[in-house]
Amino acid sequence: MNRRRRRAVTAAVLAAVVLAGCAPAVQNGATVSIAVVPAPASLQPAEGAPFRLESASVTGEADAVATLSALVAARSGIDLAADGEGPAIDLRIERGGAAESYRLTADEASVVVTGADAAGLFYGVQSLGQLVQPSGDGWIIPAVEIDDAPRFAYRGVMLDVARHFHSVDTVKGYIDRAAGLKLNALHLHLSDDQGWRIHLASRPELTELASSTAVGGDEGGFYTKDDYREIVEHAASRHMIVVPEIDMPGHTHAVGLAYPELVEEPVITDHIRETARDYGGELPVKGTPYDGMAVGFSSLKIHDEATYDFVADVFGELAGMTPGPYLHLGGDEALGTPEEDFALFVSRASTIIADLGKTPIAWHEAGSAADLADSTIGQYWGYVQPTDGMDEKARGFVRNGAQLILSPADAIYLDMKYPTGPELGLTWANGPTSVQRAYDWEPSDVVEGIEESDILGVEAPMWAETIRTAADIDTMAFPRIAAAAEAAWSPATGDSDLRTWESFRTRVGTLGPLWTSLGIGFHPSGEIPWVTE
Ligand code: TNX
Repeated sequence: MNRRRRRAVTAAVLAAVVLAGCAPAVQNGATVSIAVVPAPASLQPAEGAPFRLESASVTGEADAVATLSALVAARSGIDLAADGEGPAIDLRIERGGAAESYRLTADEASVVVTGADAAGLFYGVQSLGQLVQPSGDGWIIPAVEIDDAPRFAYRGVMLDVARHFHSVDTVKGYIDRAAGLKLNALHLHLSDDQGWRIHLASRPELTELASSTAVGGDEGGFYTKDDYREIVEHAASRHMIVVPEIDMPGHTHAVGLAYPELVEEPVITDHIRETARDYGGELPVKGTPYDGMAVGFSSLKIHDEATYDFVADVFGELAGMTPGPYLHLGGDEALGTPEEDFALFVSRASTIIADLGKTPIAWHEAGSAADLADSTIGQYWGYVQPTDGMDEKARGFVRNGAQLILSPADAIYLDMKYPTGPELGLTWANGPTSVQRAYDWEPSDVVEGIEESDILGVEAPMWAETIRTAADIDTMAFPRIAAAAEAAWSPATGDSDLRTWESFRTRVGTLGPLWTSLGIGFHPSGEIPWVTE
């Protein structure tokens, strides 16, 4: 290659790096980084000098002002609320754009964020918080123009509070963290073999008799109705809905502690024996708390009407406590339930939920059942590769006229071990799972034969067999949760220069100091070039 050509190539590569990583750019002699996660629909560095935060003033919607002030104070120590005399930040709502969309412009003179609604403004403020950075002896926001809107309406995280119970404060902290990445649904896995975690007035025995234990003999717990309300309200203040899941007809050993007449004897297979051998714990015994990690041995009684009275009581009460549109009925790994009985059960349970005026969600296994309530959303937890027939079950929901939530286990199961780092986590889903694997997949390529419009969204589950504390949640979620958020929010891979692993790892690396300032104990994965200040 001759020298001129080499120089041209080098320039092109450099331009690509700046574009791809959005870092660094030079504005008025200062080096700035322009990195937002999840990648916005459109982001253009602007001409001119950056906006200086010292003595800036902020006006506009009170909630957004409070959110931004907290972010700026955490990151920089600057108190925006102290009525600055200098250039102005304005945060406002201008109706008319797409739901949850916003526009952000920053230059030397001003920063303006306009949301199409309160959620859009909140997301614009989150992007702005990510752009705050040190420069020389002060703090700046680089000159930039962002136009942004989500790809998918449903952008979720799931937290398993059944295998290990997690306090209201921990859940609220996870809501804050997820909302900061523009996620808008918190799915709470409220019951499993190891415990029942929500008090219901119609069935008080569930928490009286089935909530005190957890995996490994650890302490259990449950949410009172006030606790649940507090979680729902906190989520709403961060523009998130709560999706409660009561897992049925399997994963119901704990139900049998309160209502032995509703459950079958545990089905002990070789798989259950192997799990007990490999991970410890006793074999399940009906009527005795179970603290092991095996799945697929318990079942509700399918041919007893008392079971459906129970289902109606539980979902009826939850429907009244849950303002969001969804109730999740579980339906996964019901290996202790004969196939035809399973189909009958999920059909009846989904109909009970639909009759309550709510939209049922079920794990993908239920997609092979005839007579599911029409509106039932499917949640796919198979792999990106291979899909192994699980995609066919998922297509059942689409054939039924409903949509899918994608939670590919080999990519965005946040409870999978990292290749290096914390000892926490499981490996069954083709783990360990690197940050790159969490990132490198495209939602429209997972389940063949469906349209973009068949995808309601993306959700990253955190199962809690090995996850005991808020710090455990942080280290397993961060940074991989950001990869899930990008799959859920950002343009499809191929539709944006920012939607590459190289760009993502650079952008995520710039968030390290912000996350630290917010108290997020992320895993400092060696795959990411972390910025330190
Ligand atoms: C599978 S994937 C489960 C859970 C476990 C998890 C552990 C799915 C719908 N169910 O019961 O907790 O694996 O990673």
